[in-house]
Amino acid sequence: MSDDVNILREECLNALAAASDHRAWDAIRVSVLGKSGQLTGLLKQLGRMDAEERKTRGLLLNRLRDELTRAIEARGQELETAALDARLTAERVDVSVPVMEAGRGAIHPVSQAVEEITAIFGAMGFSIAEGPDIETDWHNFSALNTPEHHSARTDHDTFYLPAEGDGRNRVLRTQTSGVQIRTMLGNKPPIRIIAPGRTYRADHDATHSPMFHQCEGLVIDRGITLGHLKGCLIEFLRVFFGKPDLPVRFRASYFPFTEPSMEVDIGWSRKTGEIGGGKDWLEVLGSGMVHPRVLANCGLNPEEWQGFAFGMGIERLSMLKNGIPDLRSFYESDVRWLRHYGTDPLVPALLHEGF
Ligand code: 2NL
Repeated sequence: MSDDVNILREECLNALAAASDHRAWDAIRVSVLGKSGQLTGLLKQLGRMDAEERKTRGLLLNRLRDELTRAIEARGQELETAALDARLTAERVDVSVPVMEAGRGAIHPVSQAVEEITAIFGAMGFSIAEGPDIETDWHNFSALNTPEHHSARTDHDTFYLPAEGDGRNRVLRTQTSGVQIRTMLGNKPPIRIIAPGRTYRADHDATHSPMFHQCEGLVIDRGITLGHLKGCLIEFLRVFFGKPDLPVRFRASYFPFTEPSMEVDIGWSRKTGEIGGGKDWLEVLGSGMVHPRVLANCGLNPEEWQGFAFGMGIERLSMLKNGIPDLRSFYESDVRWLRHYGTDPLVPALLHEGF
């Protein structure tokens, strides 16, 4: 092998062995095989040689090119694997580290409230029902006796979605009532369900978020009365707030889907903010006897079946229970806030104390 070819070969192989990262490796590749690379330069000289010389020299250079190309590729692979190994080692997560040492996460107050609400209603014999966040106009409004002109239907409050091929208009559900409608359509009474989940309204300020959580409840059976509604909700509120003698007041109201309808207030002190103390009242729930037209819309004969329903805002209940002053803080993912208001995941909720 001619000296210059031999030297180039040695230099290149030595440099490759010494290259410790991708950048050094790439510099060698370019300096040998690149457009102005050393080997490329030697190959270019072939054109000026006579036929005989070009033949021997060409064979030599082409062999060298093949050898160096393979060597460069192989070293590139090696370096890539080494870099990946180094990253995997550096970023390793030891899942066997005890939780205590790693520092524990916390349950978000919304999740915690949902757990508490479902534990309480679960103990009363309710099941959890779920449904789609994207709901048809019919399930969200029409089935609930909410007329075409009702203010809740205005663009102002509802996120409307573009019409789909099936001709059904869809909305981001403004309440979880569609879940109860689906449950009534798909199941024979008796029904006892709660439907917790995300809901959406086109509203955004200090006390309103475009996405928030609600929990609705529905009971359908024969001979259900207002007495059942009151007993159930009084018990729920007293257990949820941990106050066995919490004052609860039912105040006549109006919803299109219930008749009669009632807002539910709990006693509190405006001055100290204490739940259950003082002379003031705070609205926490909406409720009522399911409107006969809603039952009929779901294929139930109102002469045979009666029921009650209720709805509550989960963030609102959580704010009252935990003294959280600002709704917006729920969605900011501030770890300090989560540490402060979140619940230790390994401490089970002791709700049965309330029963
Ligand atoms: C509130 C009030 C309420 C309902 C929701 C309901 C559902 C069906 C039939 C009848 Cl399928 N009613 N839901 C009833 C009364 C009140 O919510 O203030 N929510 C935050």
